[in-house]
Amino acid sequence: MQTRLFHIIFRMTVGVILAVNPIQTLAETIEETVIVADRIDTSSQSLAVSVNVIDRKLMEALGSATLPQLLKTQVGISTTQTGGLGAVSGTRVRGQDGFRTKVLLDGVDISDPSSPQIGPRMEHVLSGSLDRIEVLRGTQGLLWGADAGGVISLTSRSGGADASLNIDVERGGYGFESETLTAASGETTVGEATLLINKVALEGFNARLDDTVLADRDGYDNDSYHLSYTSPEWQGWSATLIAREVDAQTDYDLCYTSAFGISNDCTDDYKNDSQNIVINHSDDSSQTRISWSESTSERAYATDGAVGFSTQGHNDQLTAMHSRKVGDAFRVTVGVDLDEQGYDDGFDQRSRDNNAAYANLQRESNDLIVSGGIRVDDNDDFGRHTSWRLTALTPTAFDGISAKAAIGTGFRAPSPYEIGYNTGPWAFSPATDSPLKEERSEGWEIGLRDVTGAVTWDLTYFNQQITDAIIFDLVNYSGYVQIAGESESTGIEASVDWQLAERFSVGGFVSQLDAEDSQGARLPYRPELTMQLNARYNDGDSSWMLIARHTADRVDEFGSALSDYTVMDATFSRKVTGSISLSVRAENLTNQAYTDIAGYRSPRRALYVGVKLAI
Ligand SMILES: [Ca+2]
Ligand SMILES: [Ca+2]
Repeated sequence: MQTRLFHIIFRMTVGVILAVNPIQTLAETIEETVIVADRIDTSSQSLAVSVNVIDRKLMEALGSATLPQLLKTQVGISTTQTGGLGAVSGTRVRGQDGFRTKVLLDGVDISDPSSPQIGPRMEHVLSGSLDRIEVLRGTQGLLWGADAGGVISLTSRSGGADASLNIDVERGGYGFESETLTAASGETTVGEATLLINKVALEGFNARLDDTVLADRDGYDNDSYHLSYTSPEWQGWSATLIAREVDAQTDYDLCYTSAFGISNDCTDDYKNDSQNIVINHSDDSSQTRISWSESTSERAYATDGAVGFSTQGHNDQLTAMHSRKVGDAFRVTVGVDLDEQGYDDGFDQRSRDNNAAYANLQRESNDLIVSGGIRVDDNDDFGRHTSWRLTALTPTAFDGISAKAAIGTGFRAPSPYEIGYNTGPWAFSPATDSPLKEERSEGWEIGLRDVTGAVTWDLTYFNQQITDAIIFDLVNYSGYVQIAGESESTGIEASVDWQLAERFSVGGFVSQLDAEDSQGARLPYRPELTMQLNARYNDGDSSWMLIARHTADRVDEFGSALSDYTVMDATFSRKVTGSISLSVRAENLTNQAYTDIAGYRSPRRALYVGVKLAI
């Protein structure tokens, strides 16, 4: 059924392509800038690295409630979820585990140091609170001190020049409810303030196939708040203050009672508070940014209603960055990052510092843009680590087509939790034989792309390795150990977007990935083939989007093949008055049954209706 629908959609899309004269429209090109590549606003036309961008318009067209659902529509990124919305998600950029990806919200590292491997809780980031998502894929996150999983940079929603009030309400399948309120003062003589309240709740479905006795629905609740204030600009200077809170509860299956029995009545409570102050200065030739932030995360796990385990983690950061044009051709960017991370699990408290300095030099001429960067990190736990990156972009003999190349290194510091476990009472040899060092990664990519016309496309080949990966010792259960050797991923990413008419575009991607551990065994849950086809229309009053995504050639953690699947999503929205619009959307339109993680159910078809009020 789903294959037939996929073909119908494909034929419809091709039909429209043939019916529309591509010469009649060339979408007005507004120069887009991204920050995730170089830590300063960089024109997307001059990028030599691979970046995904999801702006507010695309988020609204997609309609999904949380970050992992948005990310899985992007080339080079795959996600898995142990059940429904809010369940623990694995988001993999180029096949790397999520704990190797740095996630920043308004420049603040939102990773949770109380997690075993500092995995950022991406499932708790609500799309209603975001303006923009940028993902830098691969081992190119030099300036951020990132590892092979790249960098996800998120920007919170904030108001525009005029005062505004937005209320979005949506109801849908599996008892889904969502309300988002955004109130913005607009730019006034005393500055601009935005308040955002975002609530999502879900009754859910029974997550595990073997939960046949209790058979409870595993639901989700997330209340997120955000308050920001930006001062008026004075001689190029401005300051932004942001405070936010996320309070989420997820029900799940399979946890342990104090007597080591198995229960399916399990709850995971997560709370994160963060504040940051950013001081910005910019003029024609330079940008300066100084920021201070603190983030506290609390987690509590309950079995049969009784809390069995709770931890608290904190992340404090002070960063300063300055970027300046030197002469006509050069730009130099320098900065320092001072971080303190710690956790407290009731038995053990740990805290450690990581101080880093970096510099990046870029030379731009008509026929070549090259950059070289270096970063030195000094960590309390493992000492010094130096990483570097080189990039190049050059036009080819074919009009509009550029060739790009990048090579770089990255690292992941052993987390305070991993170090604390190994120095604690439960660890023994071989985990205690030698102190944990950083994991190291190295990667390169080459490609061709054209971002200048109505048809934009990108073709990239990449290769990356991780050396001395840290894993839990599953042979002796002695603690965290470092695996000698290199795990390797290689792949090809091809994406295209065709603006067929001013209001209508089609696009898609094909991504091929081979990911192996240091023994040459295939890594689980990394699809070797991912394909997507999408069509999008927007005339200002009504808009729709159709997406079909195909996932193929995967294995589970035991090496067993998982079946291929195609899932389709559709959204439609229409303005009914100047300030009110109505929307309907369907996730898994063809009601495809599929397995994301072995042993867990995946959501079937769910329909949603929504009302948006904008004043
Ligand atoms: Ca259940
Ligand atoms: Ca449960």
